[in-house]
Formats: sequence, structure tokens, C-alpha cells
Amino acid sequence: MCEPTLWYVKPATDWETQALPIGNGALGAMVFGGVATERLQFNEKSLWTGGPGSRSGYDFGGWTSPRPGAIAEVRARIDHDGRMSPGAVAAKLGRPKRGFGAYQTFGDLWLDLTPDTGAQPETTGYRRELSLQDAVARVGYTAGGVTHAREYFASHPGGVIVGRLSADRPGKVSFTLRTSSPRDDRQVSVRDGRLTIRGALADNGMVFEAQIQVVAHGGSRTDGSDRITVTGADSAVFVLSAGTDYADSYPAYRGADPHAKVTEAVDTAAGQDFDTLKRAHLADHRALFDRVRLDIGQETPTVPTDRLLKAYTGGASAADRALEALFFAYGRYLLIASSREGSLPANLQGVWNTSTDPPWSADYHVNINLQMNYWLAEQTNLAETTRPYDDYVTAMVVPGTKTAEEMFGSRGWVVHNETNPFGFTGVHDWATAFWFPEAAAWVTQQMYDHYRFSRDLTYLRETAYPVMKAAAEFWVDNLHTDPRDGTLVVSPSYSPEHGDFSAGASMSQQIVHDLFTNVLEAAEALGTDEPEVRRALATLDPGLRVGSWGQLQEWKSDWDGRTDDHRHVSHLFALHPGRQITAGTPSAEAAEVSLTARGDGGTGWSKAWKINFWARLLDGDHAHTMLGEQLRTSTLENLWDTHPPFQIDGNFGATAGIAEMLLQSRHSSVDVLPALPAAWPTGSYSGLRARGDVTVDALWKDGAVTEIVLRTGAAGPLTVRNAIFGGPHHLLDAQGHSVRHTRDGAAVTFTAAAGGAYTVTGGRMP
Ligand code: FUC
Repeated sequence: MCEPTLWYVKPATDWETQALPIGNGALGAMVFGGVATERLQFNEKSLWTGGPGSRSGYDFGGWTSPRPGAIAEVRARIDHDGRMSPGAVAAKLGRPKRGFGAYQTFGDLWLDLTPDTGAQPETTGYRRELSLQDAVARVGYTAGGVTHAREYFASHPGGVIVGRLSADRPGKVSFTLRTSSPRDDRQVSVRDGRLTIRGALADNGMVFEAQIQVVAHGGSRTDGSDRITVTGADSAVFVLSAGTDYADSYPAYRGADPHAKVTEAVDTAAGQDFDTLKRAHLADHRALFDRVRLDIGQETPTVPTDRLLKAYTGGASAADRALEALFFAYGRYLLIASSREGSLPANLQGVWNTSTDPPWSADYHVNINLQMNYWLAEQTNLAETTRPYDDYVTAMVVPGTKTAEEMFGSRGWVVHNETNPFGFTGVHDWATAFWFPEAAAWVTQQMYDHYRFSRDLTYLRETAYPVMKAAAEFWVDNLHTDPRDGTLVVSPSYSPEHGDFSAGASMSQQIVHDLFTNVLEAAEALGTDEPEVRRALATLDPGLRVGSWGQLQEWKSDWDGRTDDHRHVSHLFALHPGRQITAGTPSAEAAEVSLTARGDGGTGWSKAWKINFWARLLDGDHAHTMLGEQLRTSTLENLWDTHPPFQIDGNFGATAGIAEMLLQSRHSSVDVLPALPAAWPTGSYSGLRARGDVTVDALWKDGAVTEIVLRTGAAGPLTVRNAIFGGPHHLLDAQGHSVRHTRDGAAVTFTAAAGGAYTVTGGRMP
């Protein structure tokens, strides 16, 4: 085992592929580690153009004037012709995108080092690293006989990004700190070692402010008009905070001026010494990060991470295991760094963006991407990171209700293919990616899952259920009776970014099925009922059909092409993240046929999804093959996933997929090591979470489990599955007493206590 660290022997020159990310959810920075000039590109997650007040106008993407009968007309055409081209549907139902906006870089912070104190042409021992366990980026080298060290972290408790420059000889820290931005919309001022950036986005008037306080120890500090110079210090620290007047509240999406909050964060942090700030940061980060450990036989790599990646073959070496374990840990690190309470959820790039015009606006795509960002959260014991997601989805209900009314004349709420922080819940007119009203149903899945993992009834009642119920109402009102067979179908329905519009595409049906099932389960847990949902589910087409070549059909009609390798494998939603298809059933066999036909290629997130699919099919080797594909062909030097370009969903999806290989709990049982690949014959993990409020540790050797520890938060029957139960085994409670259990093949069921701890080992009693 080794501590997970990304490290390199050269400074980064490229933002996307080499720089290293730190973040505290709201703030993010990319560290380059240059010797003569250090660059930290930084972000604040709410800095967005578009939305209310946007120059281009903004109306949430709904239809500005009523289109009575437009959807009914499309439905009728589809009923009659069986299909309709995306272009034809977009002409009827789309509208130009206006004022959607884009996530903005805040700017860059530069440290120009002077030649006598570090910025020498000749350096030795250069190392740039990101410790995932500490969430600290470090840069170190020796120049002119002086060893220089820099450390950077983004503190969630402090609400600041902190940097320190130090040297092993007194008086050797000298630099000038300055900032830049690609936009011309800000004023910079300096006073008492504090640099303030303030302005308003030209597009929508959003007010932003950042403050950076420089504290030098020894030497001197000089304030320029837009820069701060430190000369001959022993060490120096800077703290940065930033904010905007954005608030996630309909309809204006504006709140308090950021000045007071930013000032307070910087004042407080600047009043503490570096070690105190760092201690609080480490305690906060490690309380989350240290919950899970994974040992798949990795050893501390002797080569830098870029070389480790290049040399990766997916074979049997400890180096390959090291990269895989690092990649797993990195997904958890990135989620902690880009999704903390009090800010927006992780977007397509987490919180990191260097551009004013990022790919897909670095927005919230909800036809797969935002959901994938959170697949790992519960499983890998980071439930707290879902708070921003919940807040965001909940805030979407008000504009989404208005859009449902405007466009569909129905109850409930809706959101389509992608959304922004300003309640964009309508459509645009990019024919192959504008229509996806199923997204609202899908985004509620994580909220119900949070309940399934935590068993927190208050959360279910107050947070998840209202959002789920309203999403279900939308579908109760909008399902259409299919003249072909009288079932209820989604129409118009579109399997994301693929094929024609039709009625009842498999994914549409499966998503609605999932939502209705969840709502009914939730209602039962809350002691209530939803008769209209129950009735609708009874006639709903479940979206599972085996086609002419044994495949799971993507559409209700058998249109699947055998050689089609489209990156979306949407019709397998029921296998993952849904739970309608269970391994070993005919639908699962058909899903496997489809997945095999689609092949092992795809973009970054697509490969990540395939790790999860194969894990759910209990094929650990194929899941591992997909992990290998992702690492070899969709991973950048800084281990960011590339779509291309960089898109963070693949990092999150892959970490979730690895967790899915190690532990599953889709229905009522906890399956330990359900999809262990041959490449990981011996290992252990601790701290993974299963639904039912269970925390699991496992140890295995030569492909077979030797010990399982289950910590149960809730009292009640618990079913656990692993081959170890097929032979002689012991199940002991925390006192070492044998626990009574029943056995069914490789599964046992016993009554767990709240706060219980149970150990399973193999072999006969001594
Ligand atoms: C989905 C995908 C695209 C891309 C975009 C951000 O729509 O189909 O491939 O990932 O999101």
C-alpha cells in the first residue's frame, strides 16, 4: 500500500493536461508549479454569464409564446409513422438557445520569482505533486544551493485558497504577486498587502470580488498599484477568497454583494498562522478522504505519474495496480474538491475552468453527465458531497414547474438535456440534444438513493420525496397510450443523441419505471400511498425487449444495428444506474449482447459507464478491461478524464465503477466482491458503503474472500452474499459471539443491530 500522490518532475505548461487541481467546492485552482513564474488559475463556481439580466435576453428556455397542440401533433405523427427525425421534431418543439451563459474563469494569480531567490535556470530535484490524502499541492526544487518549497491547499472550513512559499535559508523568498483575467471587466486595487479584484460581468451584471492577502515573514513587502512584492523574506503566505452575488433562487438568481463574505474569509484566514490553517484543512479533508482505503496490490511508484500512465498496460504489475488505485482515490479526491455544502454541484469540469467559453459551457448536462458525477458519492462514503446536488435539484423545481406548465400544460416539473445555475429547464434547438424531459426523473434517483444508503427518513420526507413526487406527477400527466399495444409510453421519446424520435424508447420507459418504483417505495416508507403512480406503473411499458439478434432493444421497435458503436448505451439504464435488470436474467443476457456489440470504445464518460455495466453483469474481467481502456485512451497526464476535451464525469464514473466491482447493493442484499477481476487476486478495502446503512470492509486472497466486516447503522434483517458463505464460515458479532443466520446458497440473512459490527471469516471452528 502507498499514499496516493500524483507527482511529476517538471512544471506544468498546459492547463488541461498537466496542471494539478485543488478545490474546496466553491473555489478551485490549477497549480502549474513554474520555477521562474508560478501560475495558479482560479475559479469561483457561481461566476457565470447568462441568466436573468443577460444581454441576450433570458427566459429559462421555455416557449415564449404558447404552442397549443405542438406536442400532441408530434405524438400523432409518431403514432402514425412510427418515427420522426430529430430535425423535424426540433423544428416543431425547439427554440434558439438564448442567455444560457457559460461558466467563467475568475482569472490567474501569478508569482514572478526573482533570479537570486529561486528562479534560476539551473534547478535540481524538481518535484511537483498533489497529495490526495492531504489535498495539498506541493512544489519543491533546489536552485543556487537553496531548497525552495511551496504548498497550496483549498480549505473548506476557511473558505480560502492558501499558498506558502518557503526556503531552507533565511531571506530567500522573493516574488511579485499579480493577477490577470481574460475579461476586461474588473478593477484591481492593493492596500496593506491585500489585493482586491472587483467587477461585474458585462453580460449579466453579476458582481464578483476576490481578495488576496499576502503575509511575509521576514524581509519586506511593497504594495504596488496592482501587485504586491515580497523581498528577502524567510517565508510568505497568501490567502485568497472569491465570491459573486449569485444566489440559487428563482427568478432573479441574485443575493448579497460578495464583499462582506470575501472580506471576512480573508481577514479570518490571514489572522491565523499557516499551520493552524493547514491543520483545520487536513482535519476537514481527511475526515472524508480517509474513510475508504483500497489495496489491490499497489506499491509506491518509483516513476512520476505521467510515466506511470504511459507505461500502463492493464497487466499484472504492481505499477499498473498503483495507477488503478490512484485513479480510484483521485475520483474521491476530485469530488471532495468540487462538491461541498454551500455551493453549486460539480459541473462538467468539477469547479475548474480556464476559459470564458468552455466546452458545453462547463454546464450541467443532465442526459448522463451530472448524474454520473455523483455515482460514487454514496458508495465511496462521501454522502456529504451530495448536499450541493440536492440543493441544486431542489432549486430547479420552481422554474421546472413553470416550464412544465408552459410547454406541457401539466403538473410536476421538468428539465431537459442540459441546465445552468439559473433554472434553465426548457429546450434549445440542437436537434440531437435538445429534448430530454426524462432528465427530471433521472436526477431524483440520486436523492432517493441517498435515502436508501442512509435510511434517513427525515431526509426522505423533507428533501427527496417532494422533488420525486413532483417529477412523478409530470409523468402521470404526460404519458401517452401507445396505440400499438395500449401501454403507457413516453412520446415523443428520444434515446439520447442517437437515432430517430419515436414512442417509448427503452431509456425513457426505464427512467419513468425507476422513478415510479422509487416513489412507491418511498411512499410506503413514509406511510402514505400514491395511487395514481401505482396505476400508471401498472400499465407502463417497462422498456425491456429482447430483439432479433438477442440484443436489448434501444427502441420499442427493433431498429438496433449490430455494428453501431454509439457512445451512449442508454437502453442499459435499467442495468445501471437503474435496478430493473438483474444479472443472470434474460434481460441481462440481452444487455450483454448489446454492450458487446457497442464495443469497448467510446468517449471518457462512456468507458466509465461501461465499467459499471460490466460490474453489474458480474464480469469483473471485462469491467477491468474497460478501466484499462479508460486509463490508456481517455486519461490525461494529470489523470483527468478526457471526453475529449477534459470532462470530469469520466473520473467520477470510473471510481464508481471500481466501487461497483468491489461491492454492490442494488436490491436488498449486500454483495461483497461481486465482480473481482483476475488482475486483483489479493487485496483489501475498507469503508465502502452499501444500501441499508451498511459500511463494509473486505479482505481477499487468491481471488477468494478471507474476511468481511459489516458495520450496520440500522437494525433489521440483512442479507449478505459472497462465495465464502457457500462453505464453512463464521459470523460473529462485536463481542465475538456467533450470530444466528439462515443460508441460501452463497447468501446469508441475519438480524443486524443498529450500531452493530459483524465479522465473517471462512473455515471450520477451531
Ligand atoms: C452529453 C454527451 C456528450 C457530451 C456532453 C457534455 O450530451 O452525449 O458526449 O459529453 O454531454
